[in-house]
Amino acid sequence: MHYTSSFTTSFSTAGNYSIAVQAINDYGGSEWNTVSISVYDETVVATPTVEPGFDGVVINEESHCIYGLSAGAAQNCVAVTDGTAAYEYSNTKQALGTGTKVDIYNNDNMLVDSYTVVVFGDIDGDGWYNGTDAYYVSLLANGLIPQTALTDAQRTACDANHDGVIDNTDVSMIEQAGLLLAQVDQTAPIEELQANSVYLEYCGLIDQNIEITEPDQQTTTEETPAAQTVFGWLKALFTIVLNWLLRAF
Ligand SMILES: [Ca+2]
Ligand SMILES: [Ca+2]
Repeated sequence: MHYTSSFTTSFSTAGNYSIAVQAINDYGGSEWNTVSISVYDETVVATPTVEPGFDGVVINEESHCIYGLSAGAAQNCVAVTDGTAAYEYSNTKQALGTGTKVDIYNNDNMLVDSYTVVVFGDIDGDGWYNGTDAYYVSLLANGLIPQTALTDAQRTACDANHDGVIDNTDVSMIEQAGLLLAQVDQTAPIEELQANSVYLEYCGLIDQNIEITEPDQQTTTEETPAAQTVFGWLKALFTIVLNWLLRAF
């Protein structure tokens, strides 16, 4: 068999097509055959749009962090158009705590973006800030653990007063909040909590509704424990000598 001619054609719309092809042999015989062709649309999947899920939520596109959440919140913190959000919680109670991942998928189920939740003051990721969190901040502020021991989101959450440094002021703020939290029923629904004056006072201690542009620029300014020990020892020695001189003269 050999080909007597060839042709090209194009189809402007999707669909199933049949083409009749006449085959002619060297002896003049011919035969018609049908060839089936399917033409598909080249589907264009829209890029999802991500917006705050409720009032106060800040979606920082630079750091890919989400802020502005009420303590203990368990609502969807983002609203997605042309896609969906999948939450990978940082705790078993499915609360929006520091470290919760919010993955954005397009309508083709492809991962297109990912954000991390930050609740200022919450280091262990349970969505609340109390003495446990203050302990972690204290370890970092006093040089007892390296910066790398915490994630970027956790270090951002350590700066409870948003002054750009992680120090014992942040520790005190979180400890103070923890005292109030002891009076709050953490299992109550958010609507009930928002009518609780102690809960509102608790939330008022650490501002969550701020814009952070450079969360990785925070540094500790506290002296290391070793330096503090040496300073304390010198101070005690100076006091002893001073007292001795005062008694002697
Ligand atoms: Ca916590
Ligand atoms: Ca601070």
